This record gives sequence, C-alpha cells and structure tokens, in this order.
Amino acid sequence: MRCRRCKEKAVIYLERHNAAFCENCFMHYYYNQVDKNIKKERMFKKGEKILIVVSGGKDSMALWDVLYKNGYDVTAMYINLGIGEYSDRSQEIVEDFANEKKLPLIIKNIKKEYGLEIHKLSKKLKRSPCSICGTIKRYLFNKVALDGGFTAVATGHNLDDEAATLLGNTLSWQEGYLARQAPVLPSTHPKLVKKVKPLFTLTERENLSYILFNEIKFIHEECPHAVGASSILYKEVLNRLEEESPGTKQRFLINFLEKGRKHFQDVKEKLDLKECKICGQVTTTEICSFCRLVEISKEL
Ligand code: Q46
Ligand code: ZN
Repeated sequence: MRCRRCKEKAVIYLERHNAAFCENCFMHYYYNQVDKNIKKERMFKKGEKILIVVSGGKDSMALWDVLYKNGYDVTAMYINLGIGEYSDRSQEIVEDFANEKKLPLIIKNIKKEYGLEIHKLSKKLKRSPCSICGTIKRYLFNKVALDGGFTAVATGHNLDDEAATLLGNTLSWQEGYLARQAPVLPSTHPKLVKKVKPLFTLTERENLSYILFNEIKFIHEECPHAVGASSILYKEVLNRLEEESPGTKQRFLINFLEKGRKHFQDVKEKLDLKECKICGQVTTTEICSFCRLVEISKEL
C-alpha cells in the first residue's frame, strides 16, 4: 500500500478516511487534525497558558507532545490518585518525560496533600471509586488552573472516548449530559476555567500510532478501577459497528455535535453557583463536594 500524500510505502491505513500514510505523512495528518480542532473550536491561541492533564496513558502523552512541539505554552499536571503501583508507575513515566524534554510539570498527591484515599472513601460513602475520583479530579483541574492563571484545561479525550460517552448518554437519554457534551466547555463563572479536548477527532489507534512512531513511553495498563466500566462495553459495541461500516464513530459524534446537540440546549439546568465556604471554589452547595470529602477523610 502506498502513502496517499507522498506515494512512499505506507505504514498505517485509516479505514474511515480510506487513506494510507507513511510515518512522516501520518505525522502531518495528525498535527493538522489537532491544529484544525484547536482553531475551528476556538480552544486557545499561541501564547495563552494551557494546563494539560496527564495520566501517563497514550492519549494524554500524545497531547502533551503534540502541543509542546507545536509551540503552545503548556504545563502538565499529574494527579497521584494513590491507586497502588498503577499510580507510582504512571507518575514515573510522566516525570521522566518532563525531565527529558525540560517541560514544566505540576504534581498533586491527593493523599499527601489532602489526606484523601479513594478506596476508603468509596467504602465509607458506598460510592464507586470512579465517582469519588471524578469529583477529586474535576476539582483539582479547575483549582490548579485558576490558581496558576491558565486560560484552559486540556484533556486527552479521543474520538473513541467521546463516542462511547455519547452512546451511554443517548441510551439513557441523559438530556443534561447531552447538552453539555462538547469539545469545548466554556467558562460559566469567573472562577471556572474553560475545558478543551483537542484530540476529540482522533481515535485511540491514531494516538497510539503517534506515540509509537515518536517512541514516547506510556503506561500500557488501564487503571484497575476501569475494569467492568460500561464505557468499555460501549467502545466494544462501537468498534464492532466501525468494522462493518468505517466512519460510524466519527459520524455519530460529529453529526451529534453539529445537528443533535442544539436540541438539548434548553434542558441545561440553571445552576445556582456560589463559592464554597471553606475553599472558595465554585459549587452549588454551601460546602463543595471536594471539601466534604476532605472533612470525611479526617474521620477515617
Ligand atoms: S482513574 Fe479514576 Fe479513571 Fe481509575 S478510579 Fe476510575 S475515574 S478508572 S479515568
Ligand atoms: Zn471547597
């Protein structure tokens, strides 16, 4: 098979675009996609301070690499969630990358800094580890970005993630979530920082290829709590559809964003936003859910 762009020998075939690329031209395609997403969705501009959330996985490592190579002012943030060896190994990968490329990195450790332990809180509150983890991560993304004067928080969500989330929300007609699903979540309060997903049109496989071609180290295993998550089943279902009809995932997501999402806008709840009495971060209750977790942890 020949590369669509330069006619050299191809190393990757992208069914949904009916195009094969050599390594160089794949990089060209990848950079173009990211650049187009950033500009078209007005995510951020050169010179703005961007905070990238990195987990050590292939998607966030690819995002970090592509943004710094394209001259964006990026600082990475890694949150050590205290999930055994998985957290230790992923922190090491992220630190090695930052040291090697001399890139700024902020490390947060939820146990050391806030006394939070996901498994203990999950048991005590009878909530899934992922729901506790989600509360903690969302809080820290915003707090670190706000305190550091960043204009946007960028995450490595890819096309597979976004299509799986959309499928889950559609199956149960979660109107509020459907209204909010987008590659850019604008700030709705002076203390809430915009969230962006520059890789939302790139698949897991494309991010993995980017990582492998650039010889970037990443953590291969998933977080142990991800096992059994419904998002994995949704991804399998979508992969099966994609096999039969390449482009299904992209059509599902992009058509929703262009044609479907607008029909849910009037169901967006009008939230009564206030500032947490303890930490001052934006919340809908007197004390934010993060500070409540910190309080509960003191008694564990
Ligand atoms: S890190 Fe946290 Fe994920 Fe692990 S505990 Fe669940 S939410 S699976 S992205
Ligand atoms: Zn608070």
